[in-house]
Parts: sequence; structure tokens; C-alpha cells
Amino acid sequence: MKRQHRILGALLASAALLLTACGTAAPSAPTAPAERRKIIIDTDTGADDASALILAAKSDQVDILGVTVLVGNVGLEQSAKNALMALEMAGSDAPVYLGASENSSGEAIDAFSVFGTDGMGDADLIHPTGTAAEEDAIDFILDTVAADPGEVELVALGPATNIAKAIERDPETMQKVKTIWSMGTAGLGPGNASPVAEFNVYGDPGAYAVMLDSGIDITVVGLDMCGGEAQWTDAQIERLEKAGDIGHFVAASFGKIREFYAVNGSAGSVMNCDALAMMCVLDPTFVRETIRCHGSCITEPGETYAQVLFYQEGFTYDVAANDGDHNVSLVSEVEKSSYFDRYLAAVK
Ligand SMILES: [Ca+2]
Repeated sequence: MKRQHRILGALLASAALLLTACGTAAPSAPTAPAERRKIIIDTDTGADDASALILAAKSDQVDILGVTVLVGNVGLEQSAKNALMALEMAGSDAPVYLGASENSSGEAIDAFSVFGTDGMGDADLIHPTGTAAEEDAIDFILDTVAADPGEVELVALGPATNIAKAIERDPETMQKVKTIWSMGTAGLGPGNASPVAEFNVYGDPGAYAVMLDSGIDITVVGLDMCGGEAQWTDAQIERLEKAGDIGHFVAASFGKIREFYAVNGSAGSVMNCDALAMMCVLDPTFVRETIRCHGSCITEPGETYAQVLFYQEGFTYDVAANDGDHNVSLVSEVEKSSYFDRYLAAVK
């Protein structure tokens, strides 16, 4: 019996070799280069946003049509400078457009305590040679989407203020956005702005609600994807630091946040949610699971302010109705353990 198996195995191996040989002998048809997807990146440029901009700029999967900046981690002008510098580091000449300098309620937030007053670790890294374009960010988004209906993807790495303004100014044109990728919400885990709210949503929950309710296709990458094995360890950041000018730039920009984490519960490693969300955009093999949900953002003041509730499609809750539009694909599992190595390989 064993001998028969061995003979059969040998025959199959020979057949496979023959097929392989035939395959290599035949002339291979020329393959057209895959068309690059078109993205606009909307960002409140701090160190994590900058690392995501670099990842996108180094990718051959996408063309960055433009970068629209807004207040969030830092003020609007600093956000623009940081974006310009990150793009220059990566050799990209994508234009940068100025958007919102305050949120929908007229407030300006910041995360100086996390990323430093320049958002980039206060390490004297920011000396861009370029300047922001004259055109307004909202006009740029609307003009670009109108010129290429159904083709433009928005990657939102900060509060949703710019996107909500575009939706409110011209909802019809915004329906022609191909999809929105949002780094925001706590996902199915705890928040960082409050026990239930995540910083980007907390920065402008009214805008986040407008975006969720817009009917535009949305994929959300929440905070819960960025913890644990996805966090960049001190040893990994040291490897990044030695990986050429870009690696050094990204590692240096993370200096302040490493200090912040050291006194906030995870000494020795930090989250980088924006580059992780960008990796979901660029590399479908990184995303292991998404679930359809109805996303609902709480905008009323109180302890749950800026929480986003996710009603999972097909799940029956005991007391809450789950009959809303399932308007969000929530990324619920990524290849966390390979995140850093993928990032390093992509930006080297
Ligand atoms: Ca951000």
C-alpha cells in the first residue's frame, strides 16, 4: 500500500514538473501595469499622520492627488508644514491644501501633550521648501471628485471636519466619492480621549456623524486595531532609526509620544494608528476581517460624548433595535504582528 502511494506520488510530481516546464516554455503574455488608485489624504498632521503620508507616497498602488490638512493634533498652519515635510522626505510633490482651522463648533483642539507642540516630537525636523496651494481644501476635494466621479478614495486620518464641510456644501458631488477610509472611533474597544471616545471623533463628533450618515461607502479602522502586537516597540523603533533618512525622520518624530506612553500605561511601545490605517488602504492582505455595522455617533454632551456605537449586521440585541442602515465596514482584524516589518520594508 505504502509503495503504491509512493509510485502515485512520483507520477504526480512528474506531471507537475511537466506542467511547470510547459508553463515556462510558453511565451508569457505581456501584463499591463496595474492602474494606480487615486486618493486624497485628509490629515491633522502629527507624527503618526506623517508616517502614513510617507507610506502612501512610497507605494506604487496609489497616486496621491492631494493632501488636505486641518486642525487636530496641531493647528492648521503647522499641520500643513508637517505634511509638506513628510511628502518631501518621501520624494512626493503632491499638493497640500488648507482646510479647517477649527472644528464645527468653532473650537480648536490639539494633542501637544502627546506629539509635542509641533506635532513631530519637537525635534527640529520641519523645514519644508514648499508651501500650501492657494485653493481651499474643500474646493479641491469637490473639484477633484467631480472631475473623476466614482474613482477618488478619501483617506481620513484626522477629525472629519473637512469631509463634513464638503458633504454639506455639495452632497451630490460627494456621493461620487468611491469610498472613505476613516481612521477613527475606538472600534470595539476603549477610547483614548475618554473611556469611550477616540481623539479624531472627539475633535468633531458632529462632523463624524455627518460623514457616517452621508450614505458614502465608509470603511472604519478603529483604535482597537492598533494596540497589542501592532504597537511599535523600542527595539523596532531603533531599527527604523537606522533605516536611512526616512526611517530616522519617522523614528525621531515619535520621541515625544514614546515619553507620553511611558507614563500612560505602555512603556516600551507605542501605537501608530494612522500608518496602520494607511496599510489597510494599500495592502488588502493586511486586513483579515471586516464586519458590516450601523455606526452611530453620539454628539450630545455627557460622558458618552463622541462615542461611536457599532450595531453589527445580523446580530440581535436584547433591547436595542438593529434595523439602521449598515453604513460602515468596520475593520475587525488585521495582521498585527507583521505591521512593523511591513512598514519598514515599504519605506526603506
Ligand atoms: Ca491623525
